[in-house]
Amino acid sequence: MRLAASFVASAEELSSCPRWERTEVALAGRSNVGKSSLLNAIAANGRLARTSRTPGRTRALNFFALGQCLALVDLPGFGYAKMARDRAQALSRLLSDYLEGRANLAALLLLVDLRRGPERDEAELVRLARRRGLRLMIAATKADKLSSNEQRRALEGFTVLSAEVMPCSARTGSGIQELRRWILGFGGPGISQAI
Ligand SMILES: Nc1nc2c(ncn2[C@@H]2O[C@H](COP(=O)(O)OP(=O)(O)OP(=O)(O)O)[C@@H](O)[C@H]2O)c(=O)[nH]1
Ligand SMILES: [Mg+2]
Repeated sequence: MRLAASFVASAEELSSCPRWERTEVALAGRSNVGKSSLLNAIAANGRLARTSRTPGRTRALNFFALGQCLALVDLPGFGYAKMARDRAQALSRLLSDYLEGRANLAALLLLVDLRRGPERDEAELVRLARRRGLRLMIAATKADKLSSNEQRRALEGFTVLSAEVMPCSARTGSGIQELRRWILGFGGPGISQAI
């Protein structure tokens, strides 16, 4: 399945986000966790969002229209130690402004490296999502790097979040179809015909 997804805008502050009626599903997570790669896998378009081996690649909110009434938002990663302090603070402010204040935002796809598991930052985002009443899904990324036994063990570390977890891999495509379905669930009736 290929989704009609297209890049619309990049925003460095909340006031420059698109003014539209679309329901937004945001991808958040630590720098280098695989947000841009997952977005491309979900849209089945390898060149939609820019990915990089260097952490800190995505430095703005990037909006992608999906079908008639949805949008995916690729968020800047947090926790990149080598970024200049004022730059990191500005990004962290942008991220929390968006997550706390964006009216279009309905759902958060929180990415956590399956090998690393959730830490304090992720637990905080889960709390924020619950406080705001956002729908939440945890994508446990880079599952291809673990055997299925290792995956099972690693997933035990995710239970602290008390949220639905989907192990996935942008590389092999595992879990992608499930995440796609979850996202399309926010598009209202008729979404599958519209895209
Ligand atoms: N093995 C494996 N590598 C992956 C996977 N997804 C992403 N990567 C790699 O992880 C690195 C970071 O991927 P990105 O998608 O750019 O990560 P990001 O979270 O958008 O990073 P920032 O924009 O810096 O926050 C790249 O080298 C990707 O090739 C995956 O499913 N499996
Ligand atoms: Mg990125």
